[in-house]
Amino acid sequence: MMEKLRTIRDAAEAALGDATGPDALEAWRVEFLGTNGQVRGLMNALKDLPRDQKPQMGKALNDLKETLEACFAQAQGRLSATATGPSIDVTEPGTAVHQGRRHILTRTIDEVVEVFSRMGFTAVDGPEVEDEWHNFDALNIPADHPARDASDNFFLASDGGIRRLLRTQTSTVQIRTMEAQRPPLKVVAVGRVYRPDTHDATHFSMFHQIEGLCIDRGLSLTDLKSALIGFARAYFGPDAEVRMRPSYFPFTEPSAEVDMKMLVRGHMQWVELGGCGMVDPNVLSAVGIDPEEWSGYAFGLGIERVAMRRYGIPDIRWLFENDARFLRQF
Ligand code: FA5
Repeated sequence: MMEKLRTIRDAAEAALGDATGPDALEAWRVEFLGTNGQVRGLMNALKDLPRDQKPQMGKALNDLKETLEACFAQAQGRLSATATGPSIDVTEPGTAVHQGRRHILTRTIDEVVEVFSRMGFTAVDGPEVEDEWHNFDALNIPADHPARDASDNFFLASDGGIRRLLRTQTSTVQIRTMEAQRPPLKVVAVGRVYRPDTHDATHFSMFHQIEGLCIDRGLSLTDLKSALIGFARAYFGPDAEVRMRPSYFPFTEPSAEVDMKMLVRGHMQWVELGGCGMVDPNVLSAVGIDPEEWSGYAFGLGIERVAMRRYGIPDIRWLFENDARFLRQF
């Protein structure tokens, strides 16, 4: 039987050399490795062998089968490499690959900061968990002011006697910057702020603001307005306009609401984006800056409102639903 096995191996190797096309190769496989092929024939004959020869023959047969299978795979590889004509239809439409992209709010933040940095503002940062000094006291918000109500803030557990809260505005970064750096200063800070507002088309309980602060000698409302106009024209287009409506913020005097006129669905429209004003002397004094020598202006704009106007998004909630069908449009 060992002799027969060698004969089959020699015959198979010789025949494989002659199998130059796919049909011949398949015929070779059927002849030697098929269910009625020569190797299987020998395997069937195993049972008739004397018991003591079975293990040795069984192993030899398995080796033969593996050798022939490897030869077959090799020959198949050789044939497909030399096959003529394309093996795939390159004219078939491909499968679209969806590329990820940055969230529309992240892009808006980057664009807005880029515009301000071209105007000479440096980006700074501050914490989202704040103490009452930075969120209220230093911003000239009196102890009995309704803005401090528990119902208007997300207060956290006290920490060593200091009450902490999620900041309600990026104006906190004005204070942190003035505590850390001496004037002149020209900075912007973007970040998340938190208010227990009811969710609707224009309000969310977590949103983003961009804060601007400039401290120098002899600044006036004209400087504030030209900074806002500079931003509006660079970001919304050369026809954009800025309007300031008298308002009240404890940390600025005088104070104003900022509206910008821009193209909204084909029409120029006034849109309210935030607040602004000249930094109140009390705020400068609170951080040890002499209000007799230095003056400043500040503004705070809602980033979601900016993005909604720029991209025609009618509902703020869509920005936070993470629906890929919505996000993929931008
Ligand atoms: C302020 O937060 C002031 N800190 C702005 C400021 C800065 C004034 C510096 C003076 C000097 P106000 O509460 O109006 O102001 O909020 C500013 C903007 O944040 C709003 O105009 C609006 O665009 C946005 N905003 C306010 N509440 C929400 C909300 N719940 N959801 C989304 N955006 C909001």
